[in-house]
Amino acid sequence: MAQTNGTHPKILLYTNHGCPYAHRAHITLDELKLPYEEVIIDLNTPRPQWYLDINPRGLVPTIKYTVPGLLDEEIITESEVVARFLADAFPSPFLPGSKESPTSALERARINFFIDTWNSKVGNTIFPILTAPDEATKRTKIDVFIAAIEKEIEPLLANAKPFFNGSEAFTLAEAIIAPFIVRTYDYTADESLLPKSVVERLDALPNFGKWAKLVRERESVNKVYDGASIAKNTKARLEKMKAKV
Ligand SMILES: N[C@@H](CCC(=O)N[C@@H](CS)C(=O)NCC(=O)O)C(=O)O
Repeated sequence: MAQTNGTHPKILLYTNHGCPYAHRAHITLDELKLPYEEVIIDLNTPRPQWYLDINPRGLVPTIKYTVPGLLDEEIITESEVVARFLADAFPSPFLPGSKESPTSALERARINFFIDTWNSKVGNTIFPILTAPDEATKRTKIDVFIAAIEKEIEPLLANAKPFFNGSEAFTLAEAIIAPFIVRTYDYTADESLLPKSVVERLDALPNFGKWAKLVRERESVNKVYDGASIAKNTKARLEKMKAKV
């Protein structure tokens, strides 16, 4: 507990359980076994001034981090920054400290590259599927998404054992990407959002299919995530967006 001088930090998480970015913070806190309290932020109404005073961007997640007697309230925003901060403050196999072993800086670089690859090559291919104006466009966008996973992600999971980079432990790489994996699979509960064939095609990728199953089954991933209603809620949100245009 190098960052806390042996005293326990107080963590307040401003969140919304429907948000995949906030989901990253929940998973990380859970994996690191850090107790926290939460404040649910209603994202359907304009953010109140008290929240904008905490996070001027008005987004979730945000954490308020206090170490009694050592650190007054520190506000930390942006899901990846929050997750990395917590992982650095509490080093564990989830993210080895950079000087923990002769290879740990390299392990961190690999995790960073994996996350960067998802964010830059795959993450931005999902929303265009959901908003495709017709079936033919949707099919093309699905092909782009599957091709990106096959080309960019599948090879990086070749040595997953069972988690990223030969790790027996669930890592930051899984925590950052899991919210998007579970949503992708669960969107297929409604064929009009995403056809079931997407799951079949993803599961047919040997490394990705095996890894994604473990990620979807992970307790920390399922704690606050409501998979049963994600398709319904997402469809309602997309229809509201369409009505606004
Ligand atoms: N880059 C941010 C994105 C967070 C984000 O977009 N959160 C959404 C909910 S999923 C939000 O707070 N939206 C509120 C709004 O746009 O008014 C992060 O990684 O934390």
